[in-house]
Amino acid sequence: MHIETDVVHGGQHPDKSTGALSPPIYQTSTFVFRDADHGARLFKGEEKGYIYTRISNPTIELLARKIALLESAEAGLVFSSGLAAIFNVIVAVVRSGENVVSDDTIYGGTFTLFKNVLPRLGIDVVFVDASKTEDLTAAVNEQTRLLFIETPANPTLKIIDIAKCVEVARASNLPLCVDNTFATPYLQRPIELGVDIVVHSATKYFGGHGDIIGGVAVGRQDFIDTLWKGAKDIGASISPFNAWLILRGLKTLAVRMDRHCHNALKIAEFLSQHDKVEKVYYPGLKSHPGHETAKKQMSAFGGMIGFDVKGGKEAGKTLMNSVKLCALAVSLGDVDTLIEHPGSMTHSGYSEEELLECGIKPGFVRLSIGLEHLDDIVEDLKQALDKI
Ligand code: LCS
Repeated sequence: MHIETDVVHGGQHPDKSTGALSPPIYQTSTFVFRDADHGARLFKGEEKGYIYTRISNPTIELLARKIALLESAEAGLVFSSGLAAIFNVIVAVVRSGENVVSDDTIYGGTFTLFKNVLPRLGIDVVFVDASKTEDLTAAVNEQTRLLFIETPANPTLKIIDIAKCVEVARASNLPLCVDNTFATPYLQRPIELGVDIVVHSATKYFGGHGDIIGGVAVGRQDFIDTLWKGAKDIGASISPFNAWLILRGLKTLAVRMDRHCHNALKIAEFLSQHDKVEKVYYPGLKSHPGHETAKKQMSAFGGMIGFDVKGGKEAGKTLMNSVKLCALAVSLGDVDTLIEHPGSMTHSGYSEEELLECGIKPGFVRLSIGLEHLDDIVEDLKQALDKI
């Protein structure tokens, strides 16, 4: 089936006992055993069944299967947040004394997890510009156990050639993990390009409505089995209700992404023409250094835009304080257009030098383009830019 059909029907069947078309929310902590031996068999893994929602739950499993299907992966596991998914993936494959090689431009929370938390567990993260294949190769050493990238990257929209990273991963016999949050499987399917593990913040385009936090990891069945063994004891499980809200959000992923992409391209073009704007970062623009690679590995360019305002941080602040329709808020992938300043907000865990090394200038502003009418978003940005 086409992905537009899979987002609606994929993995889902009417409920066997009632015929309900929308899947039931198994809003329960625990599941009753038939008798004591049944409970013991479930715990030993001799029989399949449900025990306790931290371990598994039918609503959450349905979501995992659906996202695995959309990503062309064998299996998936859902978590309480995107960061929980990333943390669980790391500790499933990397031990104390070993390291991860990661691209330097990643979501600020992932960066602080990598820079501050993982070293406390004895896991080092080596940051490189993974869009330079030779740098990625050079960073790998005997202790490396995982390669990690985001593309398009948060917040600069840097594009990394996934196929080239797969080559590096294969040559060094390492798994490659791609954070596909910005693109979603509607626009980009890393597993089809040979990637081993894909992670998402489901909080974003999957949920789509800015009302939940969730995360997911997909990959080969044997990897997901290993991941589950650790995850059930780490305990970062999502609630069945939040899993259900993501299932509901996914049904409209294709139509939402079409509108996000359409609006974002037009707004990127509008901003590129504006005399208060220094530079626009959007992979759909021919001027973007990753445009050709994006065309190769994505079917459209997504709903995220970055731009440098002339006049630096103060001008950026004036802009953000002057918007009326756009919400001054972090997160992304919502129906609402959101505007924020990564340097002082999402990416404030980066030092000033680290921000500049990733190309995040003081006046860099990030937009998550929503589903409002294009002209209304443009008008709002126009009046706010006029205040600078
Ligand atoms: N990966 C990416 C690419 C993200 O953008 C985020 C969150 C995460 C992982 C973590 O997911 P979470 O745990 O929040 O579900 N990005 C955010 C952002 O740019 N603003 O607020 C959150």
